[in-house]
Amino acid sequence: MATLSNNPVTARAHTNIALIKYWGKKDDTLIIPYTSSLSLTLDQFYTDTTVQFDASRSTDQLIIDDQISSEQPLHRVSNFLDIVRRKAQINSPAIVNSHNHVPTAAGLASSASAFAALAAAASKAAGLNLTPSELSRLARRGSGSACRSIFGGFAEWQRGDDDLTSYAMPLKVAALLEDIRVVALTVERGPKAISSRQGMHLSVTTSPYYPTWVKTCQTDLTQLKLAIEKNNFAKFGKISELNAMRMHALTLSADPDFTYFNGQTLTIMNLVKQLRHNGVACYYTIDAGPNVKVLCQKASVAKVVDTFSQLLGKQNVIVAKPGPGIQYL
Ligand code: 2P0
Repeated sequence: MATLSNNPVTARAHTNIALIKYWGKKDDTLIIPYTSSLSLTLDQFYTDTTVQFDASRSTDQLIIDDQISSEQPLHRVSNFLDIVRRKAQINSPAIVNSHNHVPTAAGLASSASAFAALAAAASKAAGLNLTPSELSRLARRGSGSACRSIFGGFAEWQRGDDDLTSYAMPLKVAALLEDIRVVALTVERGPKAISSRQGMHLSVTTSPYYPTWVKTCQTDLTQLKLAIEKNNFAKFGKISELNAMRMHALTLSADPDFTYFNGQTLTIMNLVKQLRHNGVACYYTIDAGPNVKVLCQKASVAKVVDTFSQLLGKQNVIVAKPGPGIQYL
């Protein structure tokens, strides 16, 4: 049995951007994906979460950015805390206080940093002393992409077959990592119409291309790791861009079809291609929303920032570097 700490524990987790995307669950309850994925943790966007178990309370409480949360997020967090309580063999309710450090304009709030920080703070506050792999497995139960935010730099989520074998691990530090920059472009800030969870479920169950995605992802992952190892940025960017487009092809081929792109997303994609044509090595990747992240190297940042600041305004262009793994504050 774990020793419950009465003291609050605070953890910080940074968000991550997937270069080989996770898009579809084999097991919806345990969050076991159909494919492995690979991400880069970013230094600019993070969540700080404090957890304190308190036996004198009757229920859990969730505060996000100084506001008492609504029923739905609290329910999801309570379900997650139940997993921690079962592991630690405790039954105290908890107060969870979370702050998202995402520049107001970024529209980048992320369940990845949220559940990675919650997993780290809650497990420690409950007296569990988890290894990084165990912590990654726990974070995965809150949100799939959170299992990668336990680690800094590049992280690979190996899909595994079950709860024990599905977790992320850091990639060996590579020369390519030092030089990489992610220029985050915001075109929309509101909540998305179709959540990632709904979108991936619809893709798995209705897109005729889903089995091809599973096969292609494996090849894309192998090729991307090779490009990282060989410090080949052009190949790295090309594979990342292709894999993102292959994921988005699953939304267009679902029934009913849907897309996360808007008009500005397409404009940005064309501009990135134009920049590339003019000799600037940059590539795009896009998640479950219209915002675009441009991958480039240190030397090209000024050109990329200048181009997109003219289009979107400076406040909608944020340069991120590789970020660290989980930290206790
Ligand atoms: C990723 N995304 O690999 C992919 C690419 C969005 C597009 O993981 O249902 O919030 O909580 O496991 O992790 C977003 O999905 O989904 C996501 P759940 P999650 O980053």
